[in-house]
Amino acid sequence: MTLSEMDAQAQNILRTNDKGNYTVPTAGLYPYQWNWDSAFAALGFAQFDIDRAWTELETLLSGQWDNGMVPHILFHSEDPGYFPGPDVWGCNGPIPSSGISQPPIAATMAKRVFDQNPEVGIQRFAPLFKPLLRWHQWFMDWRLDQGAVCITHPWEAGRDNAPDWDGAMAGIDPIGVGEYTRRDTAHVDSAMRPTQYDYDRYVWLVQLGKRLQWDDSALLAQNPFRVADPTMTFTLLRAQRDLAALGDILGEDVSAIRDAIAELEAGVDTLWNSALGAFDSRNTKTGEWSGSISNASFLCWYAGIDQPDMHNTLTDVLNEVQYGVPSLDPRSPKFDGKRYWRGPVWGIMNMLIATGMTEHGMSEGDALRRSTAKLISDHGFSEYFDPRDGSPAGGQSFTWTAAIWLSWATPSLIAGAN
Ligand code: 9WN
Repeated sequence: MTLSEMDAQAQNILRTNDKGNYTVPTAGLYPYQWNWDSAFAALGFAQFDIDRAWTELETLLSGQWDNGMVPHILFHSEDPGYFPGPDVWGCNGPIPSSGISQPPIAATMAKRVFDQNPEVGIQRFAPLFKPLLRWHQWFMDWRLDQGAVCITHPWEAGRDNAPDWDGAMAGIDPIGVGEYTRRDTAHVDSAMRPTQYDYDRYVWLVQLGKRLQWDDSALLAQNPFRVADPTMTFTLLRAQRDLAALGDILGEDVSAIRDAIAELEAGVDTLWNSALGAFDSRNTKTGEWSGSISNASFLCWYAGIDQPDMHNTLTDVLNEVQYGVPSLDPRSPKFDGKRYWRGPVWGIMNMLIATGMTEHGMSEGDALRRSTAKLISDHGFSEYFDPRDGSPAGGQSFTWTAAIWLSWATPSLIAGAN
């Protein structure tokens, strides 16, 4: 396939997955609107349809709860092909939804969409500023541990079955979870998906939230799962910086955002595992490190944080694979090159990681961009890939892989001024 055909195919994936005012990640496996997927989709649309890009973000924020939370899934219309659906979650937001959030990259992607066309951006972004501010504040109010951002369910990090959560998951006895039918393994090889052990605990945590009516303070007191996570901490820190920049353009008061940035920067220090030589996740219930060098560890530069030891750690990890950045260091005994967030490489994470590297003047940013371009042009628009040989895994014709192709990995951009 020629490269311009790749661009056309990527646009076609976005158009096919477009449901009018939101985009599904891929038909079949994920038939709803997902939070961080939509932010990437907006960036992809911005390359050829700026209005549609803003619509994606507007629809996402229309699902915001009264408390400020923006859900990780919006169930716009029911689809039996996905479990757990709206009845299992039992939420009461303006749109049927899940009861947890996802990595807050929307403000960062809004900034990039804005920069693409500031004239349109000023009109379309202005009404989104306050909802984004309230969402970020909800994280600051309910999800901090010593300044680091915690997750309350593995799905909240977007890295569902990462080894980061193994310790906290082992602390859950999914008693009374009952019978249910998974749908994901009807779409994708079960060797590429989380295990049944994981799913029992995912569902148990959803049932707990529903029982507590998704009340933040009740969950804070009763949820046994609370892990301080590099994904959330780094993405929120970056998003706060981008929201402050956009707020300045609008002439808004951004002093509270500046305070939040300082608090999050202090939180980053509490994720530094010196014995591991990497940013790591921390179980706030036990104080234990997970001991994982994940792709989220390398989001530090994206968040504006340079940590000298991370450069050596990066070299060591990249030496292990053909295509970086693997979602888990292959030297870990838990590495599994096909199983989701326990080894595979994800284009979206590479885009975020490389963005930070390039901003810090690291040549690895451009190298990662080129290797991701090769990965996608050789192996297609998959959800994720085996980092040892690039073989495609998970769902196909994937929105976010197409989106990062169009906005970042397509060779026409790499060769050009971008
Ligand atoms: C649960 C949609 C989502 C992504 C996540 C990814 C996966 C869902 C699932 O798919 O999670 O949220 O059912 O496996 O892990 O990052 O947003 O693409």
